[in-house]
Amino acid sequence: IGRSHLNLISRDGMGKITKSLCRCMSSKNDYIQESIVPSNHFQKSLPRLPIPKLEETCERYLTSQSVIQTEEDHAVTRKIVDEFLNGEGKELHEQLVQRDKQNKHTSYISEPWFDMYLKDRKPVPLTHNPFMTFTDDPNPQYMDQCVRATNMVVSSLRFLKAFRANVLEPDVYHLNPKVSDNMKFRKFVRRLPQAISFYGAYWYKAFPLDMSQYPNLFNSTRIPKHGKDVIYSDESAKHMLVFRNGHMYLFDAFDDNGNIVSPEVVMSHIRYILDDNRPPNEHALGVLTTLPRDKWATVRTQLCNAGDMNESAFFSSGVMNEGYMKLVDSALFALILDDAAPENPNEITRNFLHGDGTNRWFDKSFSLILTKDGRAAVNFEHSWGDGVAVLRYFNEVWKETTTKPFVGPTTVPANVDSSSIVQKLEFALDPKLKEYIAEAKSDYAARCASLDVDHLEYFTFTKELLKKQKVSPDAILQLVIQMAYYKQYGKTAATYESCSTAAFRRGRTETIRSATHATKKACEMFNQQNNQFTVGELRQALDECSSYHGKLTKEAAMGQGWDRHLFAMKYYAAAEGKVPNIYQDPAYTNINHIVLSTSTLTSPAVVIGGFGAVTNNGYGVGYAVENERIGFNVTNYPPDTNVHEFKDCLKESLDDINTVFEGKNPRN
Ligand code: BUJ
Repeated sequence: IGRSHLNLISRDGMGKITKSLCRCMSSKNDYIQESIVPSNHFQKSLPRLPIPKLEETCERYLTSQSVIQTEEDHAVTRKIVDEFLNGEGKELHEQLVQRDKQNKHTSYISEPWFDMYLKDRKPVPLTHNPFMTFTDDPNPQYMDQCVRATNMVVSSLRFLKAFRANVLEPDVYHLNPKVSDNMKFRKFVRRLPQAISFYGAYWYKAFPLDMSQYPNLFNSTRIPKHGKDVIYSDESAKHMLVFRNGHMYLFDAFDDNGNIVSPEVVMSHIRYILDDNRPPNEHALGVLTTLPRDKWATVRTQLCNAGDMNESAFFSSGVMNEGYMKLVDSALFALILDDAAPENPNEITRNFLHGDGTNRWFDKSFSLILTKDGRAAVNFEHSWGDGVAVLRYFNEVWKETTTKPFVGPTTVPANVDSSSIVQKLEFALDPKLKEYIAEAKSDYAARCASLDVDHLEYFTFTKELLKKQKVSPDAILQLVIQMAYYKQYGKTAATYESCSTAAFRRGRTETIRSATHATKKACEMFNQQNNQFTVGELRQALDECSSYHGKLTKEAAMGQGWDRHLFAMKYYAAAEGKVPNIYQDPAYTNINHIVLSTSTLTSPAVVIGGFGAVTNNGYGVGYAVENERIGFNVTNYPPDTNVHEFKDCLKESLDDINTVFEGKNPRN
């Protein structure tokens, strides 16, 4: 369960694509779905994220270290770990266990993990915000920017309303969908009291997932503060925040009774914004969200104070900028309408991962971005939540907009005066603020230029073959990444694969340390130039990688990795001013200097996704292994690494593995 893949929604497939246009919208019909099992049904009985045994954490840590260390260095690290295990570690572990017992509503990792994000002073784009691009609508007529934006906004709001009404299907990972992903299961579990509902599902081998992050999906933002940012939410706000050409607009998406305004009204407002042909905003504020967080905190305070002298139709009190900023913060989410139409996957990545910052608000919990040609993506801020929640929203929106859209190419927008309803935000900017904006823009342009991207789509073999060969698709893809890096640099480096721990109450993620002795051995064997190994031996090496990676994945999904445990103990030790030797060991720094940062997801709704490399000499590798293709999307910061060469190495590694599956030696 909780595999690193975020492929958790397997309910009824995508079904036949039928479009029923212009469904009548009434409050009764405001929900994207009406689950008979309440959304929060399992929350109370979710299991607690276990704190691993200290001995096991130490042993797992040493095993990961031994893959990337020399024997001499490893001996030093082993000694330090032994001392930790029998000394300070014992105490820290015990304190962690006691604290956890007193905080049963949460998990031991929740607070340290929020702090990890919120205390990070680096800018959010490139460092933390990932993106996912929607698969195109199969009907090209629905790819019109205004039509698709309207449908996606309406479906997003219907998702929000269903969640708030407790009728969004709870997230459940069905180990055996044939057995549990059906009405019988739902009727059974809904009758169970909340205190035991999880166990009922478990009996069916269905694993309910934590949904505590969902409330922060909408009406939320991260706000920069000195030292540590905060997450702000205001569920009462009912307006959309729209960006176009660096200008910011608002309109109410709910009426006074909390009903979603009609899709034709939404369409009229979006049409009005798209038709606003004023030139791009020279002083686009959004670029400030690309600043380092302390700097942005300073600038934001100045910005909020700067409008005091101005008059505003919105705020007769005069505190205009501050009031506007509150509206930005509380908005349902950001809808971003780009004039660009990126054509290839590299351009798409650049647009949705970073853009030029002027038509963005990276602090918003998520932004829905649509380009001129109707391509759509989500870029999300990471502190409040992880891929599972975002992907669920993403899948539901894709499914509804491609099967039951509310507006189409022939829909006539409502006959409303959008010019008097849509509010354009005109912040008061003094020369200093304009200077900050200009500076932020050029700094961001330089940072984005320092990032390189490349991608690979591979069709020679796909998931099907891997399944037939009885190897884990994810394990083989991780091996491909290891082999590519080994081909390029002749060594093995610190590797991170993200794994959800949403199977636990307020779980977040655990790290799969996918550089293993098995992958290292396979890299060496495949790299032999003189046919030293038989095909059988190479094939066996693949099996070993697959089964060892499978074990690590299961452990991580069950909260049995080493990363979060050591991290949490470090966090609480630091709070007491202590830094035990284990954390001062250069080996600890080295293994946490992630060279290969990887993440995968599988969904028919996602065509491309990615994130920035997390170190200057590393790669950020988003990948997918699907029935139709294998795909990689990689970022880096040259010149320490070369992403184009790396891509070639990925391709060669895939070919090598395919050759072995064909029963031939790739070096013959
Ligand atoms: O691990 C964590 O706590 C969170 C991680 C952090 N990090 C990204 C650094 C690993 N966050 C995530 O894993 C969320 C990532 C969401 C994006 C995933 C992209 C997957 C790409 C699939 C498509 C690739 C195919 C491209 C073909 C051209």
